[in-house]
Formats: sequence, C-alpha cells, structure tokens
Amino acid sequence: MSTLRIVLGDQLTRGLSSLRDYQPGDTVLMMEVAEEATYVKHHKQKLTLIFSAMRHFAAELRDAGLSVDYVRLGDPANTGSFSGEVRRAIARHRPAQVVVTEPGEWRVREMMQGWGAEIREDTRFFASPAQFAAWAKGRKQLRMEFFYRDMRRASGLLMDGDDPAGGQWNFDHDNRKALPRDVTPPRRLRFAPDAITREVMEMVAARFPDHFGELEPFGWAVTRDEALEALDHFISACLPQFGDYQDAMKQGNGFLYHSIISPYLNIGLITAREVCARAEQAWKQGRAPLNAVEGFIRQILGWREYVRGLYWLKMPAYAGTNALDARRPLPDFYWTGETEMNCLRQAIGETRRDAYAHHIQRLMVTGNFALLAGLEPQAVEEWYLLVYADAFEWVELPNTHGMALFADGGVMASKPYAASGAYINRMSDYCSGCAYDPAEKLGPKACPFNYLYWDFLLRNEKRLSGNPRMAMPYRTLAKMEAGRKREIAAAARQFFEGLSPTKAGA
Ligand code: FAD
Ligand code: DLZ
Ligand code: SF4
Repeated sequence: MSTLRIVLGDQLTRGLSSLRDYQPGDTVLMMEVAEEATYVKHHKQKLTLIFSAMRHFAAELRDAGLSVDYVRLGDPANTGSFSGEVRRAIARHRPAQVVVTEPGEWRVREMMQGWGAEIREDTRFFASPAQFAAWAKGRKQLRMEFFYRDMRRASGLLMDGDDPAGGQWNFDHDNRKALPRDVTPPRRLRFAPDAITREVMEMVAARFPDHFGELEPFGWAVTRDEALEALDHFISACLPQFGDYQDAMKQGNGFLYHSIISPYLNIGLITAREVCARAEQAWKQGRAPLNAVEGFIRQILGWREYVRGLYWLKMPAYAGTNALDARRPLPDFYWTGETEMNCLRQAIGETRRDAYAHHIQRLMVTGNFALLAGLEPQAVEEWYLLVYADAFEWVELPNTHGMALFADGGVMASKPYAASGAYINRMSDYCSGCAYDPAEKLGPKACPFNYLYWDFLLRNEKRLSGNPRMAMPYRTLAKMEAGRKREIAAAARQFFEGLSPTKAGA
C-alpha cells in the first residue's frame, strides 16, 4: 500500500509526522507553487531561503534513500497551487493514501480539507492546539506567563523538582538594559550561497523583481547543518548577554545578541525542543547565566508556543477584529524607509536589507508607530507577513494583531504597548542621529512619538481609560489643560496630513 507523503515549505524536518512511517514504495511530494510565493509579496530573501532550503531538504531525503517527487516553480505543467499539485501527484502516483502534517496557516488548512489526506498533528511543537485549548478553557485571561509556567512544568526545562531553577520563573527585571557605548556585539554568522542557492537567487530575481527587499547579500543558513552552526554560534557568542541586551537597539547593528534562528525554527531546520535543550545545557555547564537562558527559553517555550495556541484557538474570527477602529492607510515609508524619523528609518532599512529586525524594533518602533497612528490592522499585518524571513501567519498574526496593535481588544496583551519617544531614546542610540528631539513635546523639532502618544490616548479615551493598567497615563491626561490637548491633537493632525499612503506596494 503506497503512501503519498506531503512536505510543505515550512515542514523541513526529518522527524515530521507525515514522514514518520515512510516505507519503500512511498513517495514524498514537495512542491514549489506560485500561489504560495505571491499571496503576499514576500521579501526576496525569504523566498530564496524557503526554496533553497526545500531543494536542499529534498536532496537530503534522496541521499537517505527516500523517493521524492519535487515540483519546481518553473516546471511547465506546474498548476501554481498546492491543491492543483496534490491532484496532479495523485494522478501520477495513484497512492493508496495521502498523508500530510497540519499546516501553519488557517488558509492552507482550509485548502487541505479538499486533499482527501490524513492530516497529522505537528509534533514539532511542545503543545498541540488541543492542549492549548484545554489550558485556555474557563480562563478569563489568557496570560502568557501562566501558560509558560505550565510549559516549564510539563517539559521539565529549567526545573528544580517542582520549583523553577533559581527560585524564580522569570528573570526579566535583570534584563532590559540599554547597550553601553563600549560594548560591541559579535558578528552575525553568515553562510555563502552554494550552487543551489545561487540558482534559486537567479530565479527569484527573474520572477519576483517587484517583491519587497534586497536579495543580496544573502547569508541565511539553508540546511540543517548550517542552522545548527548558527545556533551553536549564538549559544557560545551571544547567549550569555542575551538577557541583558534583549530590548536594546543600536544604530548600525540590528542583530545585537539575538539568536537570528526564528526562520530556521519556523521552517523546521531545527526544532524548538533541541534549541531549548542546548540553551539549558549551556546554563548547566556554566557557559551562560540563568537570567539569559531563562529569558531565551521563555521566548520559545513560552511566547512561541503561546502565540501558536492562541492563533488556532481564535482563528478565523481573530484576524477580523479591529478593537481600536484603526483605519489609517499604511504610509509609504513602511516600504521605502524614507522618513525623517531615524528609529523608523533604521528599522525599516534593516528590514529591507536583512529580512530581519529584532523583537523590540518590531514591537516598539514599527509596531508602536502603527498603534499610535491608528494604521489599519490588515495592512500592517500584510506588511509584517511579507517583510520578515521568519513570517508565517500563525506567529505573525497574534504578535501584530494582538501584541503590537491591540486590535484584539486585549486577548493577548493586558494593555496596548504604546510608548513615547522617551522609551526609544532610553533603549537605543537612534535619537542622537534624528532630525527630531525626544525631549521636545510640541513644535517642529518635537519627536512625533511624543504628541502621537497623547493623541492616541485622547482618541481612544472611551475604549482604554477603564483599563486599570492605563490608569496612570489617563490620570496625567485628566490633569492636562484643554488648550494643551487641543495643541496635541492639532500637531498629530498636521503630522498625519504630511504622510503619503502606500503607493506601489513593495
Ligand atoms: P530571539 O530574540 O533570539 O528569540 C529567540 C526565539 O524566540 C525566536 O527565534 C523565536 O522563535 C522566539 N520568539 C521570541 N519572541 C517571540 C514572539 N513574540 N512570538 C513567537 N516567538 C517568539 N516571530 C516570528 O517567528 N515570525 C513572525 O512573523 C513574527 N512577527 C512578529 C511581529 C511583531 C509585530 C512582533 C512584535 C513580533 C514578531 N515575532 C515574529 C516575534 C519576534 O520578534 C521574532 O520571533 C524574533 O524577533 C526573531 O528573531 P530571533 O530569532 O533573533 O529571536
Ligand atoms: C512561504 C512559502 C512559499 C513562499 N512558497 C512555498 C512553496 O512554494 N511551497 C511550499 O510548500 N511552501 C511554501 N511556502 C510555505 C507555505 O506557505 C507554508 O507551508 C504555509 O504557509 C503553511 O504554513
Ligand atoms: Fe525616533 Fe523620536 Fe528618537 Fe527620532 S527622536 S529616533 S523619531 S524616538
């Protein structure tokens, strides 16, 4: 009884549930399809990473003796869609059954219903959607911190019997430092493109010239061995300082002490379990302090699992909410990076160049601006989904819709992550190179984040003033003179009038 085993572009893992019981005579189907490449205009490096990693993975499977039917984007008979290619493969192989691992996106899950396939659980995650739903059941608030503690207990990571290692679940108060001037972060490990990657780069340049971002220099790992090398580099060179400088931002260095492994985790070259195990081992061997290792493991065991659980629990309705009734079109500078606001210029410029920005740039620079300016959630979400090499809807959407934009009305975050220029000035060196002054509140030199922050609170007073975690800023606002409020609103209005909406997309 032969089986057709489907492997999607973000399922490049040898232990994948759809590959588990492979028998001689079975066929693995992998397909490059135009629909996936164009449903948003993915960054050129993201396309290269996925297609090159798919081709390398297919070669590794073949080397291991598996039979792989690999459909290339340029194959003349390619129908351009997953469903079309599954149909064609069934006609070619006439399998007794079709097996696939559940996908990362609702959109693809809907398609899969028509494939007549056995859909298996994606066991690469610590928690299944059903386990998350069981945890969420009956809870008024779905706070990550409580989910994370349960995940620590269930996984045994950083546990000392029933207690958290070091006597604390969370060492965040030791983290969140700005980067001192005399500290130079290590260089990011880059991988020179091999012949397979170069061929893919030519294809991407020829077929997708209008997609976002710069194709070169391309330095991403495209195989499991390379991704493991990147992970080892992070653990030895960056993890010890990861906790301290997790929230710091520095002009000219977007990578700092971050791991830069999210694309590899998300496409399956390395797994969350092995990443957490290696980080824990570094702590046990005295190679990294607990605050750093706990902070890092929390991102993966906590946040990454939590956002996936939330996505599958709340979709599809989740994507359609707009709790702050945000309607402003995405400004054109999100595509070009051309703005006088230096923090945005740096974060967007790095995003164009690297298909990467770290968490605080995403949340507190581009995300904070989108929140304060009331940008339309779906336009912002499409931007986040296409600009980063690690972007897949299951992880992008809750982070953008819930955490950055508060468009879910507080399902994910207990209050909006709104901040004035003072936060960016504290955590970065961007402001010293900016046309604006973070200390000025109003006037031509004033940092726009300052008046946009108060204007945001004013615009959303009815919706947010009852939130206990917003009590402090609303108390300050209550004491503000009416004239001052009018000046703030006028400055914001003038700023918004000067924005050009998205012109040509990417
Ligand atoms: P590190 O800082 O080194 O963290 C280690 C790992 O923890 C990451 O590789 C990632 O797998 C995980 N992680 C950290 N924070 C989160 C989080 N909030 N949610 C889920 N996993 C997390 N992450 C994505 O993988 N894909 C996305 O599309 C994505 N979109 C985002 C959009 C917004 C608006 C925001 C605020 C965050 C988004 N994130 C996304 C989360 C986070 O910014 C990235 O995972 C992180 O920047 C990746 O870089 P890194 O590997 O160097 O991470
Ligand atoms: C993102 C992506 C792209 C650009 N192209 C492909 C592809 O051609 N073939 C494929 O199998 N997967 C691709 N992917 C990843 C899929 O979009 C991903 O599997 C779904 O989003 C489900 O998570
Ligand atoms: Fe950004 Fe304001 Fe600082 Fe300029 S002054 S870099 S706009 S926070």
